Amino acid sequence: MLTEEKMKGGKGADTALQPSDLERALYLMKRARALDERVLSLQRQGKVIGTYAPFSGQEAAQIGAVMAMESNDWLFPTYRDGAALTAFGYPLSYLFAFPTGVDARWKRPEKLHLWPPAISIASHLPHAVGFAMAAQFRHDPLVVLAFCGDGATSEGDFHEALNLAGLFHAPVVLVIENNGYAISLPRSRQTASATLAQKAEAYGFPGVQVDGHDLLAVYTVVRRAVERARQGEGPTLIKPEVSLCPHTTADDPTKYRSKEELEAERKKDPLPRLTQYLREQGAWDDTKEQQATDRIVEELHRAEREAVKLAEADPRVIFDNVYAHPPKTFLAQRNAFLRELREGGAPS
Ligand SMILES: Cc1ncc(C[n+]2csc(CCOP(=O)(O)OP(=O)(O)O)c2C)c(N)n1
Repeated sequence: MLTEEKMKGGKGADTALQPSDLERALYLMKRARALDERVLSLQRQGKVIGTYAPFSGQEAAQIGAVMAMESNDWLFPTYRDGAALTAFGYPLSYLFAFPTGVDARWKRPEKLHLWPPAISIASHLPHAVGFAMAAQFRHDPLVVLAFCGDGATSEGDFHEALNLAGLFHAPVVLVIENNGYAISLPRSRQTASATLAQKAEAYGFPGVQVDGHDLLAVYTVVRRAVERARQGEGPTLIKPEVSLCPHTTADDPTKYRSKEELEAERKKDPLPRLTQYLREQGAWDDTKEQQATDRIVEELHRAEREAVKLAEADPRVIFDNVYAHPPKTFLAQRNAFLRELREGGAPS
């Protein structure tokens, strides 16, 4: 099995993944997919979950990248990086709880080297680069891995972050998950650049394109970039091409994408691809499939039960950590909410 240490490429770990590592990777991908589908299903049933950003189709890109990290490294994710979070050791229950309005996603287990997931697109990239530069000044050999979407490349924060990263050789790996759309805006209307990877060239460091449906390919290029950063050779931008799931539960991609396009995307699904590869290698069979399914069902049930307890803990937390000095209007909303809670009319 891929241990926590090995999964993050811990010290002395082989850089090449062994069949047992790939088994673990497949398990993590299947578990992430099951979680994503379960949260979506709860949302569709009107049960507790608010707006949710699914990640199905992006598991290989996210998990392959996280597997290339070492235990000392730091992860700067976005709202769409649930698969990366689960592979990074983030509690599944927190992922269930977050879209219910509980601020669980901003909590993190003490030992997890995790920045809160960015909702404002690209806003975490200057932080990621600054964090990496601080580590560099302290001679701490950690590497920062940050995710963002293709739409984030149009933000000023993206360009400021890349400029500084290139200038100071910051130990950063930036992974742009290119699903081709920023909500409904296609990449062709986002930039005149021929590729997103070439944006790195302008800032003086390499940009690499990779098939984001291929876990092995993603792992290989990210691992190389992580090693490069740790050796003081500076940042790398990696652009895995991934397929698109709906932007959020508030979105309907059939309004702006053809059936054929959506069908073609579905065919790129990274899960059957890795499953088939492992079966061909003799490292996966029906028994393992069944065992994995049973274990995932059990893990998700447990996480869901724990999430309910988190949600029950104190709904008032949704008002915490928003303002250092809350304005009057905000306090009025909080008071109205507390009144509703007392009178039993609180939203379920
Ligand atoms: C600074 C900022 N502007 C606008 C938004 C509204 N918004 C939410 S998601 C999104 C599109 C993001 O697209 P992309 O970066 O490609 O990531 P994806 O959602 O496709 O993973 C936009 C514009 C936001 N969250 N933050």
